[in-house]
Amino acid sequence: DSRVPEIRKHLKKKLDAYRYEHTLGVEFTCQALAMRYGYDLDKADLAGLLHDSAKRFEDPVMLQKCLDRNIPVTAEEERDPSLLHAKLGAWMAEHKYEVDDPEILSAITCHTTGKPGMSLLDKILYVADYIEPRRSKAANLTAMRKLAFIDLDEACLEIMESILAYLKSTGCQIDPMTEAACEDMRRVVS
Ligand code: DGI
Ligand code: FE
Ligand code: FE
Ligand code: FE
Repeated sequence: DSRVPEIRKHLKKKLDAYRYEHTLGVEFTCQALAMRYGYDLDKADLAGLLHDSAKRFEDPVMLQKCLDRNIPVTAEEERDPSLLHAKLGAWMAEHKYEVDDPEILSAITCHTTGKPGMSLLDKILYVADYIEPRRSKAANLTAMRKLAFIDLDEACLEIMESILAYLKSTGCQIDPMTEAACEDMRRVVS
């Protein structure tokens, strides 16, 4: 897509150095997974590039921006507004970066919690976000990176289970969407 260099330049100014490097890692990993699973490379590219563009805002600012733009905010998101960077990111992709492809907007919207009935691009972005080369803190990354290129559904499920276990261990509030996404993926894989 011809807009990619321009969007990269803009994001480099707006995001901190770590987040920008992560963004490039997710962008390239989305494309690698798109090659493996036969998905449109340009669409995978844009989804990865724009997925965290709303990470430039602090939580209270993010919450206010969502309210101002009539983006529906759940009770869970009000408690933990950082979850909103996914929905606000999709809004920005549409209104600021002029992306109108519903598959790209869906993938950005659900990249943090997942959702039941995820599409191929939803899964590609969800998995790429976790396995991208710069990511180092997540559990069992080596195995997950390999699995991602063997079976995308199984990789998705493993990542969801691992995030749920982590959230439970820290006593974090769990968004019902995160639970629903994982339950649905258990059905898909079994
Ligand atoms: O934005 P990134 O850091 O690249 O990744 P992300 O958008 O997937 O966000 C990951 C974080 O979101 C991770 O620390 C776990 C957290 N998360 C995922 N589901 C839930 C959640 N946090 C809460 N409180 N509740 C959830 O259901
Ligand atoms: Fe994110
Ligand atoms: Fe994620
Ligand atoms: Fe991310």
